[in-house]
Amino acid sequence: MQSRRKFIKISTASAGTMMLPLSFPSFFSGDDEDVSKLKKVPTYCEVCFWKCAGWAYVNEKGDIKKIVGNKFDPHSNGRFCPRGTGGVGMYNDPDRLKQPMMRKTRNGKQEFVNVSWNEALDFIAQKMKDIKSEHGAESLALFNHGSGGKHFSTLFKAFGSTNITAPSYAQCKGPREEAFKATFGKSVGSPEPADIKNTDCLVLLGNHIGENMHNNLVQEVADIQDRKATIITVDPRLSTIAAHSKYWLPIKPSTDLALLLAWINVIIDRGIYDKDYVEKYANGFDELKNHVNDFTPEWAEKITEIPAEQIKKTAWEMAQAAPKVIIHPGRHVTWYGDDTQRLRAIAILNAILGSYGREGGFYLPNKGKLPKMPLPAYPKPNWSWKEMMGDKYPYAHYSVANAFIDATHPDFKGEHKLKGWFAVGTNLTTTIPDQKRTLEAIDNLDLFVVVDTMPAEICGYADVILPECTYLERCDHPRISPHRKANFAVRMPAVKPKYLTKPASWMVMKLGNRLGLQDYFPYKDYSEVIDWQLRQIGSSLADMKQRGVKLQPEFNHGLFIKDGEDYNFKTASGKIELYAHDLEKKGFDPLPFYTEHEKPSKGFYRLNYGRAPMHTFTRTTNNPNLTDLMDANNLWVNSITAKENSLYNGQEVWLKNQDGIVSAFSINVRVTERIRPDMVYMIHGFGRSNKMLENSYGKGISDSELITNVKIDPIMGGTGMRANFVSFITEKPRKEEAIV
Ligand SMILES: Nc1nc2c(c(=O)[nH]1)N[C@H]1C(S)=C(S)[C@@H](COP(=O)(O)OP(=O)(O)OC[C@H]3O[C@@H](n4cnc5c(=O)[nH]c(N)nc54)[C@H](O)[C@@H]3O)O[C@H]1N2
Ligand SMILES: Nc1nc2c(c(=O)[nH]1)N[C@H]1C(S)=C(S)[C@@H](COP(=O)(O)OP(=O)(O)OC[C@H]3O[C@@H](n4cnc5c(=O)[nH]c(N)nc54)[C@H](O)[C@@H]3O)O[C@H]1N2
Ligand code: SF4
Ligand SMILES: [Mo]
Repeated sequence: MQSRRKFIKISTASAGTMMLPLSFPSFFSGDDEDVSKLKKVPTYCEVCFWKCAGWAYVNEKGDIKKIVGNKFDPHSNGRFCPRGTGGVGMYNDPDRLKQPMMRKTRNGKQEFVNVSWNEALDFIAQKMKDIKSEHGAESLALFNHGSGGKHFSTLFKAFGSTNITAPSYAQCKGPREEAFKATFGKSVGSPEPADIKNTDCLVLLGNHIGENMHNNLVQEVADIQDRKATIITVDPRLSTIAAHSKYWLPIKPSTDLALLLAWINVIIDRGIYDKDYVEKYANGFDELKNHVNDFTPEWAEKITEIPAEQIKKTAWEMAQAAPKVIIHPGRHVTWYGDDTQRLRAIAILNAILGSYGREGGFYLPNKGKLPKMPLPAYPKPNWSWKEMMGDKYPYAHYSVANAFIDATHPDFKGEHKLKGWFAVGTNLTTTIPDQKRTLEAIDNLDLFVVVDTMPAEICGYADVILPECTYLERCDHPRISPHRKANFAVRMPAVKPKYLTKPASWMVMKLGNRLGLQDYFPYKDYSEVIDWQLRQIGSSLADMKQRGVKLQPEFNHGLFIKDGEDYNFKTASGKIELYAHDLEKKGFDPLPFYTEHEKPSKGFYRLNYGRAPMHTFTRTTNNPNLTDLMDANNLWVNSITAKENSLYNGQEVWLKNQDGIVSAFSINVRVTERIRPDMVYMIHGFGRSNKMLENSYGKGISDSELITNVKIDPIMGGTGMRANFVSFITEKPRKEEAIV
C-alpha cells in the first residue's frame, strides 16, 4: 500500500557475499578442532523464547566454533534444537544491519542514509523530548519481543511511559493466560509447568509439539513416547505428533470447544471425574454439570466430525490416567476470537480430572531470584495502556499490542493517543494481523524507531533504524524463568560486535544520557550490573562464567499439592473457579459455550499455518544455516482439493484471500493426505519482502499478508487469525494485483 512513510527498499550494494551453504547438524567448519583448546562462554539462546542456556565455543581467532546446551539447564538439558545450533547464522548472516540509518528526503525522494550513532541518537532524543512536551511522555509506546526489550523498558519507564507491549500476549499466549487465571487464579506462564515427563496421558489440541520445537518440552514428549504413554492429538492436520499419537482426531477446524464440552459431559455423566479433588478444591461443579448436560458426544459429533464413540473412548482414556493427565493449554492460541473460552474449557477439564498441582499433571513452578540494582524511583505516568484501552477487553491483565495500533490510528476517538513507537525485536507487519491497519497507524506517527539485527520488513517503515548486535555478541539480563527447580542463567558476549552494531543496553544508556536519565543506567558495560547482582548472592561474573546456570534450591517449594493439603488457589474464593465469577462480573459467560464460526465459501479453503522445526517466524528465514535446511514454505493441499482445482504436486501457485488480497509471491503445492480437504497449510515466516534480505527475498508466501479478517477476543483482545480463506491462482498475477 502507499503510505507517507514510503517503504524503502534498503540498498543492497553493501550486502556482502553469500555464506557458503553448510548442512545440518554441523553448521561449523573445522568441527574436529580440539574443544578443550577453545574458550567456553555462557549464553542463552535468542533464536526463540524458550531461552535455552548453553555454551558458545570460540577459538583464538575469535571464530565461534560450536554452540551446545548447558547440561545443568532445565530448558535444554544439555541439548540445543537445530535452530539453537544454527544460531551462529544470526551472527554470520551477511545481510545483517551494519550501522544506524535514518530516513531522509533527497531530491524529493525518501531514502535511508547511513548515519553515525551520535546523529541517530541525538535525533531520537530530541524527538522524544518534543513529543513529551507536546503530548506527554505517555504517548511514546514500546513494542518489544526478546531480551533487548527489557533494556528499552527501563528507558521508557524512566522517561515516563509504561505503554509497553509485546506480541507474545494478544498474538500468542494471552487467552490461555487469562483462562487459567480465571480458573486457577494463576496464569500458565512460560515455560509451561506441564509435568509431561511423568504423565500417562497427554492431550494436545492444535499444539504441534515436535514441529513447535520448544526444547525440553519436545524431549519430554519423546520420553513418554518411549514408555508408551497415551497421546491424544486433536488437529485437522496429521502433524508429526499426531502421527505418533494413539489417537488422532482430525477435527473440523474451529470446533474444538464443542469437543471439549462433550469430553466434560462424558466425564461428569459417567462419574469418572476426581470427586475428592473437586469437592475439596473447586467451586461451581453443579452449575458446570447443568451447563454441559446437553453437550453430548452425539451433539459434538455433528459439529466436530469426530465420531461420538471416539469422543467417549478418549474421555475414558483421560479419566483412566488421571490425575496423571495433561490437557495441554497450547501456546499460540489466538485462533477464532472465542479463544479464552476454549482455554477455559481446557482449564475446567484439567480441574475435574484433578491434574492441576499433581504429579504427571501440572506442577507448581519454582522461580530463582536475583536482587535488582537499586535505581531511582520511576516517575508516575499520568495514564497507561489501561486508561488508553478504556473498557475494551476488560479481562486483559497485560497490554494488548493491537490496542496500541488502534490508539495510533487516525480513526481513534479516545483521549489517550500514541504518537511515537519503538519496535525492538519484533517484525510488526508480519506479526500483527491486518497489515493495512498497522501501516495506517505507522503513517500517523511522529517518530518510529526500529531496533533489529536484520533488515526486517518493519525496518522499511522506520524513521531511524538502530542495528543491534546479536545475542552472541552481548550480555543481557540474567534469565530467570520458572521451572521445576529455581535457577538462573547468564549470557556473556562470546565475540565482539560485528560492524557498527551495539547492544540494546548500550543504546538505552546513551539515550539516557541525552535525556537526563543517566542515573537509571549506572554502567559503562551491562556486565557491571550483572556482576553487582551476582555479588549480592555470593557469586560473581567470574564464577558464573564457569557455570552458566545456577540452581537456587533455597527458593524451591514442593512441586505438587500434597494429599489432603488445604491448598489456597489465588482466586477470589480461594478455590478453583469452574464457574468463573470474575468473568461473569465483567459481562462474559461464566461457563464456556460453543459458537459456530465462519466457513469457507465455494472455491475457498481455510488458511492454516504453523511452525517448522528449523525456523522461528521471520527471525530465522534469512539465516544461512537454517535456510540450508528449508529455504521456502510450501502449501499443503489435500488430494481431493488438488483434484477439485486441477493442481499437481510441486505446482507454483499464488493465493487470493476472501478480501481480494493476492499474495506477493508464489508457493509450491504439496499434495498430501495429511490435511483435511477444507484447509491449506503453510509455515509462518516466509515470503520475505525486503530486498535487502538477499537470502530469503521472495521465497514462499507470507501467511501474514493474507490474514485480513481478524477475530478479536472480546475478553482480552487476542487477535484470532484462523478465519481467513484462500483460493488458488495458477497464472502469475499482474503486478497491481499483488501487494508488493
Ligand atoms: N501470521 C502470523 N502471525 C503471527 C504468528 C503466526 O504464526 N502467523 N505467530 C504469532 C506468535 S505465536 C508470536 S510469539 C509472534 C512473534 O512475533 P515476533 O517476535 O515479532 O516475530 P519475528 O518474526 O520472529 O520477529 C522478530 C524480529 O526480531 C529480530 N531480532 C532477532 N534477534 C534479535 C535481537 O537479538 N535483537 C533485536 N533487536 N532484534 C532481533 C528479527 O530480525 C525480527 O525482525 O508472532 C505472532 N504472529
Ligand atoms: N520450531 C519452532 N518452534 C516454535 C516456534 C517457532 O517459531 N519455531 N514458536 C514458538 C511459539 S512463540 C509458539 S507460540 C508456539 C506455537 O506452537 P503451537 O501452540 O503448537 O502452535 P499453533 O501455531 O497454534 O498450532 C499449529 C497447529 O494447530 C493446528 N490447527 C489449526 N487450526 C486448528 C483448529 O481449529 N483446531 C485444532 N485442534 N488445531 C488446529 C494446525 O494444523 C497446526 O498443527 O511454538 C513455539 N515453538
Ligand atoms: S528451543 Fe531451540 S531455538 Fe529455542 S531457545 Fe532452545 S535451543 Fe534456542
Ligand atoms: Mo508465540
